[in-house]
Amino acid sequence: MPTAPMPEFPTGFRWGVSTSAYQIEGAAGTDGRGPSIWDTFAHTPGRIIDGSSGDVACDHYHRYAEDVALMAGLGVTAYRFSISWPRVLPSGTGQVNPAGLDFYERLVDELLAHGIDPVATLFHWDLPQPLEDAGGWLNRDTAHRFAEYADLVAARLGDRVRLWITLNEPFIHLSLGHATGVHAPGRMLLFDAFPVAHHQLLGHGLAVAALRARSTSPVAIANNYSPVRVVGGSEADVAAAATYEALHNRLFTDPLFGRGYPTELGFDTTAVRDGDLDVIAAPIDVLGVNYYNPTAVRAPEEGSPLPFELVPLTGYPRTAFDWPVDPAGLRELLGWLHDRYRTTLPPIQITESGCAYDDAPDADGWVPDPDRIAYLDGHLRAVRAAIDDGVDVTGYFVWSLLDNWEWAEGFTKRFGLVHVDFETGQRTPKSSYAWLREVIATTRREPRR
Ligand code: GBH
Repeated sequence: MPTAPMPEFPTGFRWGVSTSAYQIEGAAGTDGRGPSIWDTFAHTPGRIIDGSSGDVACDHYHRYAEDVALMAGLGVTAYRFSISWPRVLPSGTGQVNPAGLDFYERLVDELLAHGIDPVATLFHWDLPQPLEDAGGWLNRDTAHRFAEYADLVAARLGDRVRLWITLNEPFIHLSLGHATGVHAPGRMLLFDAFPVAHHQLLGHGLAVAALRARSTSPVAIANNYSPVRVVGGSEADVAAAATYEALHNRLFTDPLFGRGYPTELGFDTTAVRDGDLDVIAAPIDVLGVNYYNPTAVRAPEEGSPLPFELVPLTGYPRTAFDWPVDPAGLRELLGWLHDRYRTTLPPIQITESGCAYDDAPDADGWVPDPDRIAYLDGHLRAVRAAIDDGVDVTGYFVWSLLDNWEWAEGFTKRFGLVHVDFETGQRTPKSSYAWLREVIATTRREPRR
């Protein structure tokens, strides 16, 4: 258990928790919500490890007030949630579902009533199925549909959402969703998936303009990053690591800051039209950084379809997901972003950071999760160290408030500060919740509103 007191964070530092719509809301067929690619994927046999779906998940759609009360009890100053595109536009475009917009309005108002800043992500992977049927993110039109959807949401909530996040982890939606097929929509296009990268970024840029027209709140994107460690020391290993870095850390960031796409990946970029890169490079106010762990890379075997090989990073403790735990990787990553993007880099907020463990209530009904406490303690200290290094980090959101539906892993991975019994829906704060409440209470430096 960590004992040293947590250092203070700068005045106004944002303390938050993150979730996403399909992972917690449930109510998949309720009040006019349309189907998304994740409904389709989860209901396809063999795709989800435990055969489950997000049909009910945490039933947050009905229990949102209880969940906001949990956030208030924790003392967070912000909540990052995502809006389900098919809940507000069941066909992805055209006919609006007023009940869907009403739900997010109730949620936002409940947050504000508790002094919690609403931080809304517009796309956390749940594309409306009718848009997928029209080609999904392979189709350039989807970028325009996304901007219309952003306009619709901002027209209703633009006066109350305190930070907009256009896309969540477009790299994961590209790689797992469209290159390897582990996530919805299950396409296996490998490097031919490049148009999905470009159209997501184009959608981001068009959405930034749409949001600016309706709302004075700052705008961000949430990218996932992983510092790359070379395994072996040959020139080929070093080159493979650089290629992986271009793919994982630069593909969705270089264009945001006016540097265009990395060329060393050899993508066919015919999807990129004149003017697109200017749309994509529209200034943003915050860079959202999702961090879980570093990645170890070496040169591929002869005949491999990929220009790198990922290998397990040894010598670190591991989570229940078998991901290595390395807080120093977060400080290293923040330094890398700061050095590479320099004056073009806006303030950073850590929009996701967290870990899965096999947490269960004990005989007295407590849920002890000392490994999560150690994880969060280490990563918060890494953020504090990065701030001392000169990186402008203005917030930290834990993934996640609740145990929830972890995509292809179904209900088998628990990331919450709050335990959820998926039979009854019962919420039980874990020991990490009590720990974080103390950290926030003793380190936040602005008065409670
Ligand atoms: C995020 O994705 C998502 O935004 C969120 O919805 C999700 O619930 C959460 O994280 C937890 O998964 O191969 O051992 O090096 C995270 C993306 C991709 C991060 C895989 C860690 C590699 C682990 N992740 N990654 S490893």
